[in-house]
Amino acid sequence: MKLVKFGAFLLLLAAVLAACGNRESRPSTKEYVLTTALENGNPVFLGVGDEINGLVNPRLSAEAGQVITITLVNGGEGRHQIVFPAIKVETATVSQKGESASVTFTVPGNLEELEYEDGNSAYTALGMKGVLAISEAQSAPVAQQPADPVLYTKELAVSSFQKGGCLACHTISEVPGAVGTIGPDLSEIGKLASQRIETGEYTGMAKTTEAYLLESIQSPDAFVSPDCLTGPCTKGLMPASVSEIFSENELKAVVNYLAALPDGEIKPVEVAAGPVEAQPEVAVAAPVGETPELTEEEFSWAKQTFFERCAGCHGTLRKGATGPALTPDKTLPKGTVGLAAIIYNGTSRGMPGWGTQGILTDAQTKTMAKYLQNDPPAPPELSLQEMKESWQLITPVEQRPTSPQTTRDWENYFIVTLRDAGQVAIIDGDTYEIVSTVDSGYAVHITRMSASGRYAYVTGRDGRLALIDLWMEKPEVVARVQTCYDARSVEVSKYEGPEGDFRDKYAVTGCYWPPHFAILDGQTLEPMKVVSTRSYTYDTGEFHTEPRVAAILASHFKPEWIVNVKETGQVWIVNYTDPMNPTIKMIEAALFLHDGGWESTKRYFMVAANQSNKIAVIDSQEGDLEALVDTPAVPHPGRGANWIDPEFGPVWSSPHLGDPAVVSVATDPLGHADNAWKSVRVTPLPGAGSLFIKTHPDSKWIWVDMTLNSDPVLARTICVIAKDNPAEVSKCWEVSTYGRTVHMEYNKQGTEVWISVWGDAAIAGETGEIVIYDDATLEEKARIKDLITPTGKFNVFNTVNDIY
Ligand code: DHE
Repeated sequence: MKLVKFGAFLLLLAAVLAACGNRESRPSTKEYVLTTALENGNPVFLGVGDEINGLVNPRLSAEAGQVITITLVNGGEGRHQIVFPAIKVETATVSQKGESASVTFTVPGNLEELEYEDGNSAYTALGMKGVLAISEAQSAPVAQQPADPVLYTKELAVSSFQKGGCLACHTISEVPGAVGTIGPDLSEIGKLASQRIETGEYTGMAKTTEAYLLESIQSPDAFVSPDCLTGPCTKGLMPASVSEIFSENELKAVVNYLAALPDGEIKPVEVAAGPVEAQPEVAVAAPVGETPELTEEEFSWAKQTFFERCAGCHGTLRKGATGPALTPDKTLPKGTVGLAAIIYNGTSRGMPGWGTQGILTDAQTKTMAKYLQNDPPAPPELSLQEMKESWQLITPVEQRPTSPQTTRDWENYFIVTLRDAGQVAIIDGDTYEIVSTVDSGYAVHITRMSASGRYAYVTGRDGRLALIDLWMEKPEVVARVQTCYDARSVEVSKYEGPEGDFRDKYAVTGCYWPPHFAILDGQTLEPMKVVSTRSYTYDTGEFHTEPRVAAILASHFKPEWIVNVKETGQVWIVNYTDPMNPTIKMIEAALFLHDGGWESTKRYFMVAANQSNKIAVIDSQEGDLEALVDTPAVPHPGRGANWIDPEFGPVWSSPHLGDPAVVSVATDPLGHADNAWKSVRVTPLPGAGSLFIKTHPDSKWIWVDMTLNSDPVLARTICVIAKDNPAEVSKCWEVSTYGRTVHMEYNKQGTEVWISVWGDAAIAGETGEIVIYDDATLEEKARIKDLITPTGKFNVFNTVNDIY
């Protein structure tokens, strides 16, 4: 038996080598550039360069198996896209003059021509369409190899699954490594397919189980399975390009193997002797397991894009946190196609579909998939000296006002993140006027206020921190500093008591990279001290090179900060009475600590350990771990919501990224000891993907968003839960007709709720806005329009006093 298997392995090797040989002799790539124009008043595609120069809706040509790149350059202001509907290949949409988008794909071998058209059917109807003529491959003669008449079908099928990256998305119980949860479980697919054909549930063209399976690989959208592991599958989830990776024999083996599942007899693949078929090259694919190469340009694009879009969840060194680890040992077995499918479509645990949302093009998705299979480059460190060199004291303390220079109620200002503009807007909570807009850092993340409320500290993802003086008539940045290259948190010293008055004295920034926190002078931002968080994981004691600093909260009762160290699962209690020599108590909690807030007495700190699906409760008075509470998938509270449950007394609630539920944890060990630190209530939501929750002690409502839900309607829907009837949501509604709804904040009086809408600055009327509701009636009061990706909104009074 061993001998036969070894023989099969040799034959497989021969097949792979043959494929490699073929690759060298395949046709070169081909490129076309098209632009958009008007011809006799009608929109058309116009050829640019080479044989199509100046031709209207040019007839393109390519050989079967050739890799072709089509670039579309927008000639006007409309929204255009080139789409090849038959093979579901398309460029990204271009909407501004001069903007371009490309798509690269392998020309299929089974068609004579392919139609292309505009992604907007109205433009297609007006004539924006053409044809790609496909001729037979003229490639150099294929090396003649002996065919394989005896390959085990199952082994060929399993190796094909690996080659196609299928295991990244599907579970097949008898195939090692097939544990993907994005597509349907295929462990019994043969039986299921024949049942579906018999019962009429199946609505595709096939008449047999094998034909059903072949169709589902070649035209995945012909019949969309109702059973993805996280709910009904959706069109476009499985890339049709997978079928192009397989040779004819591999395709047959996959179909025959799946048709026999779970326990039928596998029909052998009948292979005729003769030349091994030429394998069409797929633009993306090095064989699974082999590190794909990138050009210098691709590598630097992917490195920057990973930092901007992905590092927050997966870690700069890709060791995983909110998202899974993406080191080559994890990514290589999935292969380029498997990874690209995941990146393109997103996951049920909350990763957005970067392709389906139009953020990455098909080609960019594949470049990222290739990048992820290479070793992550290590970013530079940042010393205290370098921080000091970056420090700018724009307005020294003695030149600042000694009392508020405005008649406005500055404690009711909202500091609003305009994320993609790299700015914050300071908006008067009484008049809704924008008092000032200041440049902060790239992709501003959060703002916190000094204990007096006078200063706002704004941190961008790039680790740049800005200090804004809210007492100025028009608030301005009075100091800046860079304490890291990647940051998410900032906090201030709030304590006043027997141990001293530390209000407005210090600030602390928490960094993702380098992994450290830095203590700064609270009035000037002068860097004072940097403390590395590199340490050992709390559970296995492994040294971690990138334990990032997540949420930081200031105690109101002690001169202490609660610093959450994500990857080691430790909560550090940092005493700042002597900031140059801080004492740190390390509390073991859970992985991976992310965001959280105080419960209503501000003694216990509640933090989401979002990879463990737990809330860790830290007793800041005793300085220890009080409890670990189980929750559904990926709790994401922001700072959470404190309210009184009619049955369980004081609770703190969190929504979830991966589960449609608000979970409430009882927080009153004195008055309700039996329930304390238990998850006492689950309020179902219409969808998952929630980022934030908010309430106010004077409100009868708890507000919750579902920003990252893949359904665009739910993503812009907000729900409220009535505190006196918390078993179910009372009301949900769409906040806007476009975009996503994110983050809620109350005004100082607790009478209004402000909600952000993310839009698209390129679409008139859909840039983004803040919608203001009357909290008592839930009626809309106002809209502050034309804001670029308004995100977090931090009311001065509520932030100082930790009201949520
Ligand atoms: Fe945040 C808070 C980290 C994605 C908007 N975010 C936080 C905190 C952390 C964090 C650690 C708590 C800070 C504190 O209290 O000291 N956020 C991260 C990430 O690592 C993550 C998942 C991925 C990333 O790459 O950054 C991430 N966050 C987002 C977003 O996509 C959001 C919605 C918009 C954006 O900035 O791109 C976003 N995060 C926010 C906001 C808060 C926040 C508005 C503050 C909430 C509050 O009410 O306090």
